[in-house]
Amino acid sequence: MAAAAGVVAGAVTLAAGELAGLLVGPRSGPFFVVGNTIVDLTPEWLKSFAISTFGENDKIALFACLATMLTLLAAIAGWLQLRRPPWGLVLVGILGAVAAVAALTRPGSDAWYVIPAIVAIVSGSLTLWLLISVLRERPEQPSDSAHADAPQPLPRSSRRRFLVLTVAAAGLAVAAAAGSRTLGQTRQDILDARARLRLPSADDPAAPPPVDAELDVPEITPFTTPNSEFYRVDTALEIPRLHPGEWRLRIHGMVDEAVEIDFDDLVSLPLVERMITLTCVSNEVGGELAGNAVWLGYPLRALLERARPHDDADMVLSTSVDGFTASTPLEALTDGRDALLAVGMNGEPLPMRHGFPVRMVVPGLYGYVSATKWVTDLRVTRFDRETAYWTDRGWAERAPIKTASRIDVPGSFARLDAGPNVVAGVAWAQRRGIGAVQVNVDDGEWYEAELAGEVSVDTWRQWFWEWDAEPGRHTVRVRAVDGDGALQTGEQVPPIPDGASGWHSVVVEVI
Ligand SMILES: Nc1nc2c(c(=O)[nH]1)N[C@H]1C(S)=C(S)[C@@H](COP(=O)(O)O)O[C@H]1N2
Ligand SMILES: [Mo]
Repeated sequence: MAAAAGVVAGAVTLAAGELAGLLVGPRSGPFFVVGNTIVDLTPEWLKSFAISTFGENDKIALFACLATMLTLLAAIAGWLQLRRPPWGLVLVGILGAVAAVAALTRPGSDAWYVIPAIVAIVSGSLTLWLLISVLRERPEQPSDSAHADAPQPLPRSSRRRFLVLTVAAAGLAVAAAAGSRTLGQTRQDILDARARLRLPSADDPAAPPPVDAELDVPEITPFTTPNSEFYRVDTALEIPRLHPGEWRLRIHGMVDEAVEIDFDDLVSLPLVERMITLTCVSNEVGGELAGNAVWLGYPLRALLERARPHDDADMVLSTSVDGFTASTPLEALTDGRDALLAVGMNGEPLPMRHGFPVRMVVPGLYGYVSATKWVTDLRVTRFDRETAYWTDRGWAERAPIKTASRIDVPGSFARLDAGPNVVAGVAWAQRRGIGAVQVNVDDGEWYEAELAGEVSVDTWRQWFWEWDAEPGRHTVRVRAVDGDGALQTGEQVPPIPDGASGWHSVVVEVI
């Protein structure tokens, strides 16, 4: 009976851990982390043996092995807890600690990954302790002192209680295991829903980019960034899984009329399509945290018009389903720019990692103050009343995108042949556009680069310059002039609090 209690407690341990793992992150449940760690630690020869013996079933074989081992250990824990308390609990603790260490050392894990192991140890130990303490109940009547330590028959009432509790615990374990499977399944449902989703075409489509928007320079950053290469920045440990059928957006706060819409409402509105370059405030000079895509969505301006914000409101606090918040100036959402509640990116539904099913995209503002992914709530408010995720952490309240230019070709420390070479890259100054790009070599005279065609002031522009390179080591530098004629500042500042500045340069070796 003690061994059975141990096995049931073991099942509760695992099921509770897997359930907690669903909340923490993909594959963070104890069974998976321990399994994956074993896979990593298994010597190569044993792995090859397992693969050649079990083929594609090698994972199933591993999990069957693991399950058998755990069942045995759980039975031993039950027996130990009855005969040598508290060693049964100690054994559960040791196994839990192993799972915790395994969880913390998984690649891509962080401190939160310890939680499933803790939940598992706590629920497992409680179950074991409860069940075994029933088994340790002794008859009330005094027994003769000579045989006080001899095993005594379990009273009938305790026996019944043990049975009820064991069945209840086993039921809980099965329910938790089934629950975690169903929830895991829901995620798959969302992926399927995304795959099946056919977004309507735009009422107001993006004009096809002029042929000269894309320069024919090898290795240059493509004008449109493919979704698979689009940078990703967010605080989400696990990508939120939000079913379009469950998505709702509430617009409330300092408004005459609160508005709520669901996904079907949203996609039945006349949608617009715009090409907009998104930029992260954390991007260093010359960095990669910028991308250009065609976004399909509904103008936030039109939604806000329905809600009628109060005159003294000056900010919209957007909240993601995962709790992230951004504070966007109300003006940026209503001044006529293409601030979108986006559902599509480059002709497909938003990828999961880019905010499926709905996100914000606001031209001219860094992402952390405007581009809330998985957005579910917009509260119209005031900057002097509310703050947001990053503004609480020292980043600026107002964060318009600074003029930037980048040399993508040649790369840093490239070796070039002397003679004609192409220097090329992208430049951006969303809302103002790029008026000119200039290049110099070794701090000499500034030359005007050729600009690719402009799609709009909200997209980056490719540029190139033909350089007759002389042998030696050279520094090539770039700077831009925005559409208002303002020169990009050469003052070097770090990203915090409102974006990096400075001129990008690369050092090359010409031979
Ligand atoms: N929900 C949520 N939305 C978010 C963020 C986040 O952490 N959580 N990060 C923001 C930041 S800092 C940037 S730069 C952009 C990046 O969008 P992307 O990952 O689609 O490129 O998303 C913004 N939206
Ligand atoms: Mo960002």
